[in-house]
Amino acid sequence: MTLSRRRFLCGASGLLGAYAFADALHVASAATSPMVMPARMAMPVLAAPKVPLINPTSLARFVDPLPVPPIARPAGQRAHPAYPGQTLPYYRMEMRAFSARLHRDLPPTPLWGYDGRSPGPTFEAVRGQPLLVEWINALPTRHFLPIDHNIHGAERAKPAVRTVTHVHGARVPAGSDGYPEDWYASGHSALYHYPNGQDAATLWYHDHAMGITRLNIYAGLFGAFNVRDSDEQALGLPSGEFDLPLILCDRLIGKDGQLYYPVSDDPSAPWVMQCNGNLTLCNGKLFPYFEVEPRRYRLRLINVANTSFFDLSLSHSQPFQQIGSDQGLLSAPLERTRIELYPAERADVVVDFSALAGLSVQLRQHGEGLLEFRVGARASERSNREASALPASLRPVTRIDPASAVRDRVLTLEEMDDAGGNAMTMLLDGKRWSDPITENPRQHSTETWSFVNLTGDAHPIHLHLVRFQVIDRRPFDLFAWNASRTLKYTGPAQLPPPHEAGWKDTVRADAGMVTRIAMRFDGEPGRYVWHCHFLEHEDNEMMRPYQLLPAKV
Ligand SMILES: [Cu+2]
Repeated sequence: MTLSRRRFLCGASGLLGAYAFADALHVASAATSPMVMPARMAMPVLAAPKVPLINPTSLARFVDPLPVPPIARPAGQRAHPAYPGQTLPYYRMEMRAFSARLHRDLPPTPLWGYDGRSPGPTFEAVRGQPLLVEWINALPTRHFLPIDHNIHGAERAKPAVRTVTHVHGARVPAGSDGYPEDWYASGHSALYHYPNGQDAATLWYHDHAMGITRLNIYAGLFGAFNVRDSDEQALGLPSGEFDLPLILCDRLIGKDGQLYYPVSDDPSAPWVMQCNGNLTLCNGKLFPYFEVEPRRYRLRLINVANTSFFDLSLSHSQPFQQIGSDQGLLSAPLERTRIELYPAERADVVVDFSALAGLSVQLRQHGEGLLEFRVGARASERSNREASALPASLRPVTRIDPASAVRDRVLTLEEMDDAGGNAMTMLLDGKRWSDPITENPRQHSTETWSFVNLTGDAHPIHLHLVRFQVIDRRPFDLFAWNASRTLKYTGPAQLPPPHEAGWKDTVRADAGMVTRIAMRFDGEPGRYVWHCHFLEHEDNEMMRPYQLLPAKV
């Protein structure tokens, strides 16, 4: 959770401070000294931005209303792909370039978004009710962010603008999962089928195109995808306008309003290993305010940042009641004063403003206000009718017995260093994307995966298709591992804290620890992926295909 050795060495975090308080053009000399080496032979060093960046302290706070993304509406009905006699709701979702004012005092910012907005419209799905989405690439043919053509899958011969949409956390057939190599260029589309055969949860959709995911998401290609079910509905949680996503990401923005994506000091190899902004967008706005009634609200916190984690709290010592994590409801509400989210993680929280009528409450990141809730004097009639106590229990979470696993896969997270010991590329189990598939679980089998983190950083690891449980984290002897590839534990196993004891799809694998997860591979056989959700790592080899084999008959 703290600044790691590697982050410090990389210089990015230091640079961010500099971005915030100095003219960007003068930053380079304060960064690490540039190394003149051929592409991919040295740790990328951040180049100074060529344009002056917005200093966050210069922006007025809480002058724009918080946007709430509209609900996606079907455009009609189409034949069910598996049962041609049946029809399903059909959604058209066009990815388009557009411009938006991210703050009252900034010029419009060119962005890309689903349905021409960012975040895109929110999908409302119901368990057991499938739907179809045609994801249409109507973007320009030129990318406006710096592609690194050295990266596997982003070679110069490929179209610059490629997209393929993945619904993070959805259990879908392989052909609709948004496999990174299933990208298509501008002027093309893909029709995907979402069975929604899963419990209520806050999912999110985003681009997943091979080698440029970090740029496409940075450009704005993301949105929320809620799955609801009758069990959750019966709990009387805040609903309708009192239930909304809060989609958070950080950005660097030039004074001209343009997004700035950091690059290395080598123009032929611009990839950098992390991207941390100094301004946080809440549903696409900087420092917005939100007028609320004095009552309970359900907020679906989603971290869609490239690399940054959020450490969220409320002013007035107001606690959150966390009711859900990545894959839906916890067994019981959990009172928390801080919520930490790594990239792609979610937390569903209930915030009770009922005792705060007439006051303003801030949502804070590392203690700095991101969003101001302005609590009205009284609740509306509708609100009064609906207000209800938070239930004491939500949904039982049956623990997976690790002993029921047919296999434990020991998988390393490692970095390939240059001669100077500087990290260049992050790998999963020492393998690259194009190496033969090694993870090939059987359908309906239970496995445990042990992530042995040999790097100096925590990495958020995500598996497509499945939901899992965190079994434990345990410190190990790195020297013993490096000498003989044997796991020698140096301390007791640490059980997940209560907020990580529900169903997850992304787990923080801490440095120097073995992080174990357990999951049952339900879903359709086919090819899926697992990867680090630091988008810079994912794009540059920290992603692997896996093959779900059919169940034995
Ligand atoms: Cu990573």
